[in-house]
Amino acid sequence: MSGDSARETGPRGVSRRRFIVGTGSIFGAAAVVGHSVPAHAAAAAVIQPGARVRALVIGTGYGGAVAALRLAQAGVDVHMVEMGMAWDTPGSDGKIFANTRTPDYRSYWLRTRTKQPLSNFLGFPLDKDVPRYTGILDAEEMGGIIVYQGRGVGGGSLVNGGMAVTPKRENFAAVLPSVAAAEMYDVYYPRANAGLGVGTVDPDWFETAACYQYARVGRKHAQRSGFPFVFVPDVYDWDYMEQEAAGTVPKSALDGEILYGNNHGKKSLQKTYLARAAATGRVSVSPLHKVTSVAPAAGGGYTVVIDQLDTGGNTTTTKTVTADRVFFAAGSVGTSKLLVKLKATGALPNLNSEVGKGWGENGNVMCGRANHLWDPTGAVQSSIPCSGIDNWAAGGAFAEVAPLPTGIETFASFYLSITKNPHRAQFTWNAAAGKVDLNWQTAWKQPSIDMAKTIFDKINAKEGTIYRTDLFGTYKIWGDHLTYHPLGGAVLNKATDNYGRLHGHPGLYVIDGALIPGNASVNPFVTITALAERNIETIIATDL
Ligand code: FAE
Repeated sequence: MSGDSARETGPRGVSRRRFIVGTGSIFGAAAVVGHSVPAHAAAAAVIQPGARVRALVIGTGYGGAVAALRLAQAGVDVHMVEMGMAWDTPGSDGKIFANTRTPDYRSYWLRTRTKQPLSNFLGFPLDKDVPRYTGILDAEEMGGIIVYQGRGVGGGSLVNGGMAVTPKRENFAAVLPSVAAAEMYDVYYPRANAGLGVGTVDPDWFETAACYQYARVGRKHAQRSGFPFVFVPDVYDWDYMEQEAAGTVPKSALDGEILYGNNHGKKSLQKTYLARAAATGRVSVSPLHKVTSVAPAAGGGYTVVIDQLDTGGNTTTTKTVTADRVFFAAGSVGTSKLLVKLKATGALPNLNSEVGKGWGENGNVMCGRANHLWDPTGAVQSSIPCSGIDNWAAGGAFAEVAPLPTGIETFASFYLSITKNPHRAQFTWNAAAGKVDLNWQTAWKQPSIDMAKTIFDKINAKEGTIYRTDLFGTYKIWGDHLTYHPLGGAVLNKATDNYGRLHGHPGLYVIDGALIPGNASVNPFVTITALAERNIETIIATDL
């Protein structure tokens, strides 16, 4: 089918001019009636078997949201397919999202026990049983590493800390070697920052806010050891946080909300790019729908196979639809796993041998330090970090001063470091098991630990303090078993051309973190967004 006829008739089988999402509601369509989402709209938006769509976007995170908005603004009807829930309907406690301190059925993607990044406190394990449910945070256990990812309409923006960092320009050539820094810093980083609603804490308020005592202690210790201390921008609404501190609005960041969603304050993609996409009237979305296959269709375009899931993760229906163009925006792991499987099983035989390669974990490693009793970090800590220690040039580490929002005084300083870890892993198809494997080795975190130590060994020596050994097990200093920042697997200018067009299959694109070769030097979502802005502009201008 030609694009022109699609434009005249619109995509069959999906409701047009709507974005109201469907069956991801916690109580399903029936219960939606009692809430603010109109039931008829909710049911109508979900993609129907046999539908033909002009552009199908797999995933609703940063890359997917940028693609959907810009395509829709260019007059292209878009359908977004998202394996997670809509996250638009309150649960039985009246809240959409669960608190980090009290994980429940909403918190984890199809697990029966939580898998908290900080697994222990004072040596005691923190994990607990939860009902198996299509919850918001996926702790995906790949070989040698747990990869945390957001699941739902908004992708990682639902669960992340909102730290919105543009890499230093001098580091950019190592982040995306095939992209001209000038266009990114003049056009696309500013566009991304504006679109995401990035802002910075008011420095005067910061000095007096009780909830940032932990960050001021972090600053004092960094500066006394001679490290540059920087404020880090964030998409959290800073005015809202000041009102939380003043007690005039319901609390979110100041009530420990973050990992399982923020009920207030955070400008997730639902409130920014996806809201603007919805306003075009050209974007519809199917939550609780998981793409399992993409293959060339006989009459042109691509046949896409989609499993509709219930909240227990079971497939209730399998739908086959056709799309003129498909945008892979399932995140670094999701996109890589799909492409590796589709190449190996013959669905997309012409993908090149770069698919699956170049995966990194942004050098993530966590640690805590035990402060002296005269250095309390505060019982109430904002769950939104606002500062970092920059030792990238000298030691290969950029450390966020992170909160420990336990609600009690811990006398601990806590950090998530991003490091220049050189190791890269590869996704491969395991035919016997019928799944995709990743060959990351836990021992590959050692360079990250060494780089983080360039900061914290020095601070400990200066302050006469020690590492906490009770946060990741018993007598374990380093949180070296996880990443929040998966990147790569379908690297720009290798698996794709220099704008994300997959080699070998015209009309297929990668537009998410899979394009970035393993390390962004800082928290990655601003770079993912800016690169998506750059690529979609060229794709719209030349391909559509
Ligand atoms: P992503 O946002 O992961 O979206 C992919 C979407 O595709 C998800 O909604 C998936 O459910 C969906 N999906 C996957 N497979 C399928 C399929 N087969 N069919 C349908 N849908 C599918 O991708 N980054 C920062 O810059 N600053 C931070 O402060 C920060 N904090 C973080 C904290 C946590 C706890 C976590 C987990 C991540 C954090 N990140 C942070 C990382 C950031 O959220 C991540 O880099 C981006 O979300 C990746 O964006 P993508 O568009 O690549």
